[in-house]
Amino acid sequence: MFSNLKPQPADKILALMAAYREDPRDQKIDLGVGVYKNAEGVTPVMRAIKTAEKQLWEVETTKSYTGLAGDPAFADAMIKLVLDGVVARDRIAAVATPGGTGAVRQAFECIRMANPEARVFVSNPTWPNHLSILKFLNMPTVEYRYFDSETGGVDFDGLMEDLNQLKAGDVVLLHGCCHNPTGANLTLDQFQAVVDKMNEVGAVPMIDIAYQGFGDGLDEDAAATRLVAKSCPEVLIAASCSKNFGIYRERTGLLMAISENASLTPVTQGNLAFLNRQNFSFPPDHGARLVTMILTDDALRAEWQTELEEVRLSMLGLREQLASELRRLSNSDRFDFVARHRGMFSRLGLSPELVEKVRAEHGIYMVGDSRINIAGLNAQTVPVLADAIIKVGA
Ligand code: PLP
Ligand code: TYF
Repeated sequence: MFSNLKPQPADKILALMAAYREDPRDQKIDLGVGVYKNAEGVTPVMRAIKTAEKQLWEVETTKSYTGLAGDPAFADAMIKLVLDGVVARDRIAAVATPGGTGAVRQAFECIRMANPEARVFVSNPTWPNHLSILKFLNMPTVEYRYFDSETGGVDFDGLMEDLNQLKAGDVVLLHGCCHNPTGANLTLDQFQAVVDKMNEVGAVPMIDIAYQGFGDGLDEDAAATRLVAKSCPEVLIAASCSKNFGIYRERTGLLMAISENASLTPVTQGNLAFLNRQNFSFPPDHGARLVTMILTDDALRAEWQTELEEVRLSMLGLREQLASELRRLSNSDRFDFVARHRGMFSRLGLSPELVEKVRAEHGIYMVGDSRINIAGLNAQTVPVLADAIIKVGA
């Protein structure tokens, strides 16, 4: 049986992590996988998570199964965090999932069950796992233009032109904030124009929001998702708690499906729970429980928001430092987009050859499409990166 299996393509981001680990150079810099690191290069357990874990140890009396949808209190808390009441709660079906990836996967499967003809429109580029999962599920996929490599911003005209191909029932996958891998984001006005186009043809938005709080702030980063949610009759939202709660390995996420009216919600909810049952039965609970405790306790929440804000501002500071260092060394403003980008990532616009040169000659690891993880830098390594970028001739 196993002799029938064919080798599968490796995850390029994870392969890069392994290559970095094997590099013997002392001065190497890892700007690969999207994990937050502080100035010491450490991915800490957030203070509020530590406190909540301590409290949980005291009060938790059972580890028996939750429901198929996970703990309803987790869904309520996350729906409030992401949507803040812009949609009536009785229109929202929701299930806890193993991470944001689990939510994305279940969202795609839900689309396929509801409408096997639906094509999923994805930005070019997008998070590679979107494409990989869609391909695995045999779902028709259409790429829309997104990134303008000249300006480092969004190619909005190209995007709107490509969305002219939309037909009723197609799905448009949008990043709620902090676009991965580019760092370039639509303005709220541009989101509104996309919403108008989707509503005109009867296309359904799906939002992947994995970095709420990493861009402009918790509410600011949810603004686009809230705009879409209140403007469209049906919406899918995949939310991840991995980054903003720093609980990557706990696998904590939520899938939300907004139905046109409340009478449809029980069947939608039943289908999401059914999908959980087919794939893994009960979702992981530990991370979800910590998130619920933090979001519903004033002191824990304040502690979490303070640290999240420190994380956000540290990345913004590094962006500004890198942009200004590149302005000085290149004697131009052509890298200023780094300061305009938001979230963990920026696509620098280097060719694969230059990315390889930066790695080979300077020990700096970025993803092949020239995506850097801003949090992989610190005040001392920003000038090293800027120098390497200019030295290789970018
Ligand atoms: N969606 C995007 C765009 C991401 O970058 C990530 C990555 O971390 C995820 C979803 C899902 O993350 P996780 O499954 O670790 O929650
Ligand atoms: O894009 C990233 O780096 C993050 C983390 O298969 C990640 O989203 C990377 C690869 C992967 C899952 C998560």
